[in-house]
Formats: sequence, C-alpha cells, structure tokens
Amino acid sequence: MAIRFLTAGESHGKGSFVILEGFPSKMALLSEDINIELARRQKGYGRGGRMLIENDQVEILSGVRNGYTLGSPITLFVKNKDYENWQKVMSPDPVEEKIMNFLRRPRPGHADLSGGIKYNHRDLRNVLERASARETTVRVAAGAVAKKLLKTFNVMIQSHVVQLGSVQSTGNGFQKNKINEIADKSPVRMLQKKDETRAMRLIDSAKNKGDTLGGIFEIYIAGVPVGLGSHVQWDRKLDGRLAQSLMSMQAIKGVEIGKGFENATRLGSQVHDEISYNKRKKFYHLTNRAGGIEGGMSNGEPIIIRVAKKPISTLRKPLSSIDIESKKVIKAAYERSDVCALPAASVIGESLCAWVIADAFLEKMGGDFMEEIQQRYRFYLNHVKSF
Ligand code: EPS
Repeated sequence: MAIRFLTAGESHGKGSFVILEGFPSKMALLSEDINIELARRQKGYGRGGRMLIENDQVEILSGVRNGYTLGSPITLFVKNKDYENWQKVMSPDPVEEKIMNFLRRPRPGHADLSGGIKYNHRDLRNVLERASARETTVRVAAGAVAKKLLKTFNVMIQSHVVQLGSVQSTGNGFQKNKINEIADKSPVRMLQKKDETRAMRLIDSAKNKGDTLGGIFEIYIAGVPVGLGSHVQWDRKLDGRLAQSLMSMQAIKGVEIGKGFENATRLGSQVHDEISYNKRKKFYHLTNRAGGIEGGMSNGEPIIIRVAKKPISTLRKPLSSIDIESKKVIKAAYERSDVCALPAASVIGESLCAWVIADAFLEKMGGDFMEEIQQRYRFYLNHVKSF
C-alpha cells in the first residue's frame, strides 16, 4: 500500500473529513480540482431534498501549500450545511431524550438492526448517521486527488449507467473518450437519450409509489500501463483490490470485471483474449473480455468494471419490521432520502477506482516527489516498449 485514507463524520453532523497519506510532493492541487468532482456527485435525477440544501465544497486543512502538495498528510473537510437543522439532535454534549427523538424501527436492507445490536445502540440513529452514503462526499474528494495524479500519467477514468431498474442502456457505438462528456450531461448518466427518458419515467413512477430503484453502472479506465497489481500475493491483486473498494460503497451488491458472468457460461476458447504484436502497439489483445486485468495485473487494455447497486433501503412506503423496544410488528422508519442515487454512485465508483489505481501506480513507480515518479514512469514505459 503506497497511499491510505481514513474518513470520519456523521451524515447530519458538522461535516465529513478525510486524511490522505502517501501522496508525493510537488503535485499541483487546487480546491477546484476537488470541487468539480464533488459537484458531479451531487447530480442525478431521483435525489431527495438534501441535495438542494447542500453545495459541497472542500476545505483543504493540511498538506497543500501554494497550489502544490507537500508530501505531508492532506486533510480535507466538507461541511454539512444541513447541520444547522440538526445541531441539537447531533450535539456531542448531552441533550434531553425527547430532543434526540430515538429511532427504533429498523429498515430492512439498512445497517440499522445489525449495527444497533453490534454496538448496543437503543437509538438506531447512532448507526444510520455513519452508515449513510453522505460519507461518500469525502471518498470522492480523496478520489479527486488520486485522479489529479493519474491525469499526469494519462490515465482517464469515466463511467456511465448501463441499467436503471429494468431500463437498459448500453454504451455501444460511442467513442470511448467521450463517455463522461455525454454522461455528465445526462440526468441519469446514460449515453442514449431514448433510454434516459424511459429511466426518468421509471424513477417518477417509483417515487409516486413511495419506492426506490437501483441499477448497474460501468466504469471505463483507459491509459493504465501493463503490470499494476501483482500475481504473487492475494492482497496485491488489482481486481481483488478494485472489487473490495467498490463493494465497500453503500448499497453495492455486485462487481464484475470485464465480461465476468457471461464468460462463466462459455468455453475457454470463446473467452480468452488472443495475444498479438505489432511495431506500433507492441503486445496487445485482439479482444478485451477480461476487462483489462489478467492474473491480478493490468494487461495494458482498458479496465472495464460493472457494479450493481441495490435500491435505497429507506422507503416512503415502508416494509414491515419490528420495534426494537416493544418487539411488535410495525412499519420501518422513513426519513427524507433519495428515490435513486445510481448516477451519483457511478461518480463515486470512478473515485474509488481512481484511488486503487493511483495506489497501485505509486507502488510500481515509487518516489516521493513528482519528477522522481515521472522519471521512473518513463523508464518503465521504455522497458515495456523494448520487451
Ligand atoms: C446523501 C445524503 C443523505 C441521503 C443519501 C446520501 O441525505 P439525507 O439522509 O439527509 O437526506 O440523501 O443517503 C443515503 C442514500 C443513505 O442510504 O443514507 C449524500 O450526500 O449523498
């Protein structure tokens, strides 16, 4: 592990924090680089009232001076504007129980019940505040720093939604370097206009029914050099690291590298990507069903990952649950939430992948300051070309 980070913060507390460690010095970094990504995370059709309150902006508290990283830990803070409305409930100092308004009706699919039992909380708000996807603000901030590093080395990470509920939308026929340009303009991050309209209608109908929706997004990473990650040890494998990181995102239930599930139904001869060579491209593959990773290492082809997100577990028309005090059957708790946060999840997925790729990149290229890494990168590219 070359870089690491730790987040902190409750959804309706003062804000979210992240400390990033291991980034080289002399990397250009502005608040604006991070704010652009934070704004992308806030978008999407189907979000709830919270996004109208928040206007996520980063405050860089350490590790950056005069527009450049210092090599020391970088601390980032994103304020919760909504905290103004929650100061009493979220107060670190004791307040009366009636102000705290205990939450006792666990939502099926949420962390409420397991977290309540595990940490012995009779007020399930103590679980939901940290389980909330609000935490992803600072993971996106961390990812923005990783993206900034990777951009220097021509690694480009993009994403789009390929399925929202029952509505499918492929990226077929689109120029791969234009994915984000198009997806960023779509309220549901779909590349096809006709599918976008159907998806938005589906969100409207779920909203009217007091229900929620999930779906699948695809991440497309270009420019990753061959040999990031390693076959030699389980915890160094790039696919394993990407899957772990993506699965750690709230509500994610599935990760597929390349044509993972489709390949499982085929003969080996119909699956594996044949190897070829020419003077310009050097070694390359004729197809990319492996999704850019073989043996736990990047193979020089674009990395393609699909990620499945379940529908949000806070339902306006709640499912059945049990009151943790009376043990009686009741309806689960409802509080303001999103109907569909899939477009935002797609942006978060980009950030998480950026982090893992930057980590693997720095492991391979090493160095404490940017020029040192650039030199090692050039050396490695020459080695790849002459192999
Ligand atoms: C989120 C903020 C939250 C939710 C959402 C993500 O705001 P609030 O709970 O105050 O409305 O909209 O959280 C969840 C989906 C979840 O499961 O907790 C955000 O900033 O992304």
